[in-house]
Amino acid sequence: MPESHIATKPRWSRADVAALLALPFPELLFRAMSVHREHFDPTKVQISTLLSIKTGGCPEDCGYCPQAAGAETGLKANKLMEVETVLAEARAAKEKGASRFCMGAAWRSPKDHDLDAVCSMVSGVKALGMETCVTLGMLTPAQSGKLKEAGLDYYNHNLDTSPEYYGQIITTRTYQDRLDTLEAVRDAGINICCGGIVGMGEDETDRAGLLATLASLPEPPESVPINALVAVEGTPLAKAEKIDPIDFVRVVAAARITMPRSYVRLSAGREAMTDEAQALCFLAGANSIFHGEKLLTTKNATVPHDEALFEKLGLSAA
Ligand code: SAM
Ligand code: DTB
Ligand code: SF4
Repeated sequence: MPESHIATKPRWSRADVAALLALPFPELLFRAMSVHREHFDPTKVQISTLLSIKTGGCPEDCGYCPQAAGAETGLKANKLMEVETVLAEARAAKEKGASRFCMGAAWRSPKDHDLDAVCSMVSGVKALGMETCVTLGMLTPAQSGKLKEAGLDYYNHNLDTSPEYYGQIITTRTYQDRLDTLEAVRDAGINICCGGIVGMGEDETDRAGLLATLASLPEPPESVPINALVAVEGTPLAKAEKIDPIDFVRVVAAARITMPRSYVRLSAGREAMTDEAQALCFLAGANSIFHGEKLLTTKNATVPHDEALFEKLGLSAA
């Protein structure tokens, strides 16, 4: 059971989460499934679509990311897309069943004139009747306030890994920088989408450390993306050892148990996963996915494949 540091709110220590991750698989799955159906309909999956509105040439050095300027991926850096082009993509995503449209930019943090354009995108997507999400790097409280005014529902900003392993992956911004952005976003009244990546050479303690940190934020994130590293040639992590699919399911289950009311998103990495592994993730409490042929710069599971999988499993869009 979680320790209770504050009378009203259970907090999870790393040891608590490590103990969950080490449970016999049937015990872990049973606990995750039980918690899942207490708070959600286990047959419903929230569908988000991603669009890279500003691709490549990023000054940060995130070791996993094909968009870092230092990565030798041959990816062409683009300018911020036009508002109308983005809105056309959002309309198409809505027609294909997405309820949330997530826009990502390869920035360390947005410049004020770029933020104005993003605010127009947010209000335009909102006017289509979709939920809005953006991920733009670090934000100040004032920038968070502007996005909130434009109608932003969610801000995605990941902690990526444990505080201890973080320095092996990124050196150009600190863990505390990320926590500060999350605080600014939370204070502005925007929902938080925050998770991490597994399969970056981290160990079980790091996975526990990431989940314990997420679950012990002042409020847990409303949405928790669990990404399996997409190992891209030309990035420092291109040769990272793949995570065992059962260990990946364990991380999803532990996220579900430690953050019972959050949407747990089976995010990057689905393209390389078998149907069986994805099915176990949905059983373990994953209830959100990215839908569409592309994530930001890499391939996603295809739309027909997802439709067939949902049909086989009796799942439907929330
Ligand atoms: N530049 C902004 C930032 O980093 O905050 C927003 C975009 S960034 C691409 C969003 C998230 O995508 C990262 O925090 C990371 O968790 C995830 N990501 C990036 N490259 C990935 C990869 N190769 N595999 C899995 N997840 C990845
Ligand atoms: C998140 O946690 N995963 C998404 C989204 N938030 C922005 C991004 C995944 C990116 C995978 C690599 C790429 O396509 O460039
Ligand atoms: Fe830049 Fe975001 Fe990629 Fe890091 S993850 S290099 S900040 S685009």
